[in-house]
Amino acid sequence: MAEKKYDAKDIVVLEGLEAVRLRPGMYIGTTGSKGMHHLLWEIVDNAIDEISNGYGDTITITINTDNSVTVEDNGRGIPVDEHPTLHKSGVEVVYTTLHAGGKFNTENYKFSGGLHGVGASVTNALSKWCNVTVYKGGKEYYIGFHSYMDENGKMHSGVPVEPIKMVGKTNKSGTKVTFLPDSEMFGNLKFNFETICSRAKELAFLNKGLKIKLVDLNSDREELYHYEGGISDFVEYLAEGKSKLFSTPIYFHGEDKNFDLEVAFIYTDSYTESFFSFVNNIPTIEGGTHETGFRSAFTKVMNDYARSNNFLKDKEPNLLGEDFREGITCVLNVKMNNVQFEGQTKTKLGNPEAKTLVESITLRQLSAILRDKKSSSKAEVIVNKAKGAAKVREAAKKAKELTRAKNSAENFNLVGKLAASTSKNRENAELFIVEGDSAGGSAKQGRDRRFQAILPLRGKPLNAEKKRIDQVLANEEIRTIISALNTGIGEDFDLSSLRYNKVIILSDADQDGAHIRAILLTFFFRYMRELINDGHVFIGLPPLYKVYKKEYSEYVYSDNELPDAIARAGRNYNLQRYKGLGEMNPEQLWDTTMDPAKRNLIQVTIEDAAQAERMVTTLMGDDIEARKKYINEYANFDKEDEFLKNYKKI
Ligand code: 28F
Repeated sequence: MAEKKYDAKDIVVLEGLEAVRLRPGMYIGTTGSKGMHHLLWEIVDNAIDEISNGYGDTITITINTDNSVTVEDNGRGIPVDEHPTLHKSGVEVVYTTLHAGGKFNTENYKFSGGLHGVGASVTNALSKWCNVTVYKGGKEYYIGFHSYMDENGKMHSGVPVEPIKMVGKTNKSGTKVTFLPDSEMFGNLKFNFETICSRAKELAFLNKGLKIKLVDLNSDREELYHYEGGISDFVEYLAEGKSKLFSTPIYFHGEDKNFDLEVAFIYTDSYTESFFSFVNNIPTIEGGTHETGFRSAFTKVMNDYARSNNFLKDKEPNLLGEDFREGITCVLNVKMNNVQFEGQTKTKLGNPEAKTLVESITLRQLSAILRDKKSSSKAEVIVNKAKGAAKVREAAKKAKELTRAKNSAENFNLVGKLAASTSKNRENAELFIVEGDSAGGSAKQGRDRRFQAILPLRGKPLNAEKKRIDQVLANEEIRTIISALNTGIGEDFDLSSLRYNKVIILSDADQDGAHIRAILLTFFFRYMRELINDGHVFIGLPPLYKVYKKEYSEYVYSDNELPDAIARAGRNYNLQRYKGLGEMNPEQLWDTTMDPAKRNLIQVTIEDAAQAERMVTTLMGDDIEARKKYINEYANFDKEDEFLKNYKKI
């Protein structure tokens, strides 16, 4: 059962920090790499809160060689004087009290990203040691915390070594924190420079003007992220590699009591919608009330514009929201208090007031922009794009009706390549989408035909990013998948008609395989998102090696496991490297990859699919130069498949 995360409303009881060690999952999600990085983001969140309230402009993050991390800002410095009721310095309160943020928020800060997080005390609780230096009023202060087990075996977490003390003079102002994640909690996990870079970059986009400097002392790498254009720069970055329909994004912002909204968007010649929303710097992947409010206001403002400027005749119906959103790349950034996150991954905004506030701000600001003559060429581009989308939508609807009307013979043709399963029971039915005809052949012979169906894919199925919905429907590979699953797509998607409980993508463990997988995930992400959300999409994990001797053989699924497997085999072993699924005979494929009792599957999450989508978008947009650049920078074809490398098997 998934453990519940704390909400802001739960800030009442002040548990000791030991509670954090007993149930780390409740505070940081996992004790894996993501959880360890979470310790860092808690500290960074506090620095960002300080800076976004107008104090300081720079955060420096340094990965030290002992796997400790240092975060420093040039804000006011955490208060060092004694807290009136708790009789500890402000710093000690912040670092030893769970949810300390909640007690102070409204007075000192307009909004706090830390409201969603659980605060610096959690980082302290899960660190071996944590040192805080405050530069304030011409003086430098220091306090150290540590976690240890006493003689009686009792754990003490994040306790001060001594009270805070003044250690010298300074002309600096700000806060500096260094902590070492406790290896008792996180094993020998290491901080990852790239992971930190990509989140830091996102934070720099979301907080205009903020400078984030990153230093990795293990590799001497450095990065600086700083965007004076904020989310407008973000939108341009996201649209990189696509052909833009006008040169600079449309941007507006507005506020209300305890509510800030900013929106930036641009259009590209893509046929799909790329929408990224954030609340208090947290990506709201599942959307929510703020997105709903924006969509409804956006559609209304655009239709009003189209009508009053004679782009729509009196007798013509309004354009739909989806028409106006075709080809949009949009970032929506909300800062607010008392957020309620809902949904499967707690990434959906639930606050009803967010809908009305975003709606009214958007109505006001966007109509003002469109009234300005300077925007008229952009507005015209958007309306024309939407009219094109509406035309295609009408045509696709007719085409679909035609397809439905035709007899099922054609449908039968479509699934001709599918080797169906014999049992009609959906509960344990599985569909394997297999890369290549030869692997498909082996899978057909090796499978348990009672519940496993095989669909071989020839070459790469089309890139779902580039095509309009009607073209997607026309692609044979995709049509075969759609008919096999039986759910319909897009607005028509109906999960209850799904024929297979597990949809398993089986592609080679190389870059081509990764590419095919990314395209399929992008297709599911865009047209069958519920299939992923409801947990039906999986990646099958083929072995990379077989280590064997006369009487002994073992399959190995990752490079990491190879040395141990060789050790187990002992001397005079043979090593076979599988370059692709096609090299396995039917029995081997069944044994290693298809047999439910032995195989390794990775369940695809919506984040995985979103990431795949981003890769496909960047790799396969229209801008050839950007594509080349991307391939040169990121796609090293000798490298082992990154997706598989980063995932735990289930
Ligand atoms: C490297 C991490 O944590 N920076 C922070 C401040 C500044 C204030 C503050 C923080 C008020 C009493 C709770 C200063 N002066 N960087 C950071 N900078 N927290 S955290 O206040 C915290 C609350 O304790 C601050 C006046 N008001 C607030």
